[in-house]
Amino acid sequence: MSYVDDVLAMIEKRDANEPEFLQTVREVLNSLRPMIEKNEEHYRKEALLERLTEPEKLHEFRVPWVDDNGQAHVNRGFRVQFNSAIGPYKGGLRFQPSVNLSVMKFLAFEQMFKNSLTGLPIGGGKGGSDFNPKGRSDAEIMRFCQSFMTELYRYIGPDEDCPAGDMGVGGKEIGYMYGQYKRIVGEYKNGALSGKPIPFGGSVGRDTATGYGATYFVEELFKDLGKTIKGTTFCLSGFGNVCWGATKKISELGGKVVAISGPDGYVYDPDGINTPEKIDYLVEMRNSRRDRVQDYSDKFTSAEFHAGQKAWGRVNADVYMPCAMQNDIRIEDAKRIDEEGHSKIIIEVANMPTTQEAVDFFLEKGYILAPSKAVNAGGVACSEFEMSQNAMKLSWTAEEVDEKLHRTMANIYHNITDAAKKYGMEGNMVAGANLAGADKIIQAMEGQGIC
Ligand code: 2IT
Repeated sequence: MSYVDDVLAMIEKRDANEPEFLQTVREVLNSLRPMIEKNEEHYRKEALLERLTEPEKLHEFRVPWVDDNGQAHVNRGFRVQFNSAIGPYKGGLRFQPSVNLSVMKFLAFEQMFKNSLTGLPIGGGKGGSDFNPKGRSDAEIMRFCQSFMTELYRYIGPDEDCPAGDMGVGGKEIGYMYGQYKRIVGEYKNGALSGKPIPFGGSVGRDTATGYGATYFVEELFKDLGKTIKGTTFCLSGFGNVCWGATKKISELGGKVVAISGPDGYVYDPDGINTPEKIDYLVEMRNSRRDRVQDYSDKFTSAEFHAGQKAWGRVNADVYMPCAMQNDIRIEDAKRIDEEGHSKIIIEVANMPTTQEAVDFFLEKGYILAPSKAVNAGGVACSEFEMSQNAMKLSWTAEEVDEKLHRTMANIYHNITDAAKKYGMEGNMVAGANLAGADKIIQAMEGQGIC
């Protein structure tokens, strides 16, 4: 058996109860074959893939907190510090009931390749909790964040590990966590967290960076396809921060977002989500913590709500952009998209939003599929810009940040398409992203000896 097969067999046995982690490891290792096979014995001797797939450190802790009625609760907190070969651990915190060790390890593993793709000096990490913010008051959120940080503080720092937001964690939560961190460590080290509000060290443009970055990636891809965002229709999923940023930039560039979704179903707005009132309402929906997309169609009569359904293959659009969470597009959704014949372009924005079966289906059918670890890297890139500004104790203008973000996304697009070409996988951006991301990490790991 090949080295990749041996390592996959070992991990499938050892981490058999971690389905999301296994899914991403299988995808990545399979696409690294052309690189590994060139020098297989060397990598085997160095246990390179065993080291690449094992987190450097893994922290799990109890998070006790008290709700507004005086009832105590206990949640599980995590921080996975996957790889620090190219920089301090970096990655978001997710507060969502589906969080568990497997989900944390999958997100941290993806993050390490994504961070490498940005070209910036950041390693990979991820954290969070199975805490559900839905329906919680501000006071409850604050107490939870303070309790979470009371454990997390020992593992983070500007040169050690810098968490940011993810699902369920925005500027408000990061602010509460930073306040608690500062009290415990007794120093103003605001580079220990990114995604902060602007008055205490946040970067302008961090809130829109993931969605804008994804749109800039599409712009770059469209140059090669001879298309423009202007006049193109987009079907998105989710209604959170990433979906909001993408919708804002797409509509600014003359494109039209016609669908978004939530846990309750999807909303179709044939007029487009393209006025400031509609776009701002997404923020209001998120801040309400109702976790309900039907609120949009209740407010805007141009929209129809479809309860309990996904928009995939049901909404006519030129581009499909999943912006919600993992495994959103499954094989049955992929087949429906194909049968309806709407769109041949899938732009992943959420982390791992397409199942492996659906990815294989799209690639076989000749779809253009852009992988999330490239497309959504603008968020973490801007987080690194925030770390840089904090370290220098100064702040950049919106124009400087946007220019850097633009350049980063264009570079990522060209690096992944070049890597695919270099290893004989031309046109396969999924493989290209894994190969380009891994290349730098592997070089860094090799340069630092067996560690
Ligand atoms: O998935 C992601 O890239 C994030 N949640 C953002 C990570 C970061 O450190 O900004």
